[in-house]
Amino acid sequence: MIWSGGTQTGPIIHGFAPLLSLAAALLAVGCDDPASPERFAPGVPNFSQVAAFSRVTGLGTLGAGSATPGSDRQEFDFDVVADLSGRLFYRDWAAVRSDGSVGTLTVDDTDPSTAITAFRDGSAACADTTRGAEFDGTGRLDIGDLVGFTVAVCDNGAAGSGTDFFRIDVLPPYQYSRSGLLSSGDVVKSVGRQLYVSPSGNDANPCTFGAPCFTMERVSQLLAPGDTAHFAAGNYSWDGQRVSVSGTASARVTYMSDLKWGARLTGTGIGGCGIMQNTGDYVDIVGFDMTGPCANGLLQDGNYGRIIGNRVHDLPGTDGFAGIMVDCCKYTLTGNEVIGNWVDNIGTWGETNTTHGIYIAGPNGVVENNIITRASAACISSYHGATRLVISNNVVAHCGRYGIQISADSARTTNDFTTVANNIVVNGGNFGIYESPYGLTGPHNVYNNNIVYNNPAGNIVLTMGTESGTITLTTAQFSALFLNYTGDMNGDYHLGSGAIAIDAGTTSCASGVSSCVPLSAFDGTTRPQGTAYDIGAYEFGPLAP
Ligand SMILES: [Ca+2]
Ligand SMILES: [Ca+2]
Repeated sequence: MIWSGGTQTGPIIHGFAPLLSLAAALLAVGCDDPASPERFAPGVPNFSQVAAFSRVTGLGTLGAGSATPGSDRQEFDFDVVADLSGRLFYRDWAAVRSDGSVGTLTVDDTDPSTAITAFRDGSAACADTTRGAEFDGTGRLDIGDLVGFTVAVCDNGAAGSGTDFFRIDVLPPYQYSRSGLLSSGDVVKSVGRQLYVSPSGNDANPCTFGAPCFTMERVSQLLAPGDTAHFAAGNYSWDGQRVSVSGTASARVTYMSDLKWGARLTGTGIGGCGIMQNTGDYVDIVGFDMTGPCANGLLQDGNYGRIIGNRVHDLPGTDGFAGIMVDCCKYTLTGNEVIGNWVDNIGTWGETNTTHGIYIAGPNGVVENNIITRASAACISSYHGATRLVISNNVVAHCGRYGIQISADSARTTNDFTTVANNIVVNGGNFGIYESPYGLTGPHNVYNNNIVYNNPAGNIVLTMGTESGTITLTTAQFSALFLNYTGDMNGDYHLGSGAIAIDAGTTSCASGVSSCVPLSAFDGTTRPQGTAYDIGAYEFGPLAP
């Protein structure tokens, strides 16, 4: 048995778990068919049958032995969610190494080669399969090797009852399996609640499927970590909605339009501009259509939020700041991701540098797979506390002053170690990609494999950062780039069959950044197709819609 000897000479399972960004994982499970929304019966709330959120946690032991090398005792501690976030620690005191230590297996965020790679709600290992769950992963042994494994658990009873079950199998070429009823501890399976909102709902209702409520603010009062609020298709003409409930890292809170862009939020401008503002942490906002009289659309003012697959458009105001504004105005809100959104027609084109398409003002933000057209100043702007950003695979067209602006407020931070890669930046009113002077930006920003065209003040203007693989299009190459370029949201920014963007992308990142390219595209297509990643928001290939 490999675990007891430490002399394994078989292959280490390299490449089993490519670095999987959180965003890519979410896209893979969250957007079933974003490109072609289905029809729904008029007058009937159109809720999809979304699989319930599931989570399993466990802390306990198998075996009757003591915590001493050679004893029959196995310990586990895990917390795994259906979105593939989670961790595992496992130790077998019976697996004694030559130096007297014992075997362990660990999956943890601090070791990016390890990951949970699959989750199954239910397990045939359980008499009642619905009480069980299984998950697969790649973990690291105490001796350093990466191994594939599968865990099956059953939550049959209360803590200490001895009725819960745990099994772990380490995959070939390793040979290891342990299973049994718990000798101590507990396995807990939990399911997040599904709550419902409808244009025909009423806030006096309990926000259930049969009795939906009407506003985002009302449903938010009932949400707890792990819960999802489903919004039926239709028009919601509210005053600005302010929501503040938080999820946790392993049990997020989700607001979603069940039909992509079907729930149309029309801000009235009453009660302050901004169609909605979220101040909770670990919140996902998915699939809404937003428009209104102000320049502000979605205000993301929590930490670790994910703004996914929304369409924010036709915001004619001159009040600033952005269609999607991340962090106004603490400038310390971290880890927000803006993925796969379409932002069009924000503010008065070409006006002063205050109204943008997507605006990141805090650190560690991710802006990937978005299409941004016709914003007043910058299509994508970064300033104030922005640093260590990933801005990859966006299509940016026809914005007044900047395609992508990399900057910061030097009184707060220096924007450094930012990656700007695989973007298409065309037909701007002024600069294409623009990096602010030293002090506002640092020397470690990288600008890799971006496509630029027809930005009259300069296609790519850098101060401190490093440029690599920039493609400046000819007129003929631009004509062949997209299926239908219009410079607004009437266009189709899939790549044409002869586009120079095909297989021309990179996976290279700024120093210290291990993953900076989305593993799926705007429409959910897995990246890469063909021989390499494409540039832009779509991936060309036979599997693409
Ligand atoms: Ca239990
Ligand atoms: Ca490709």
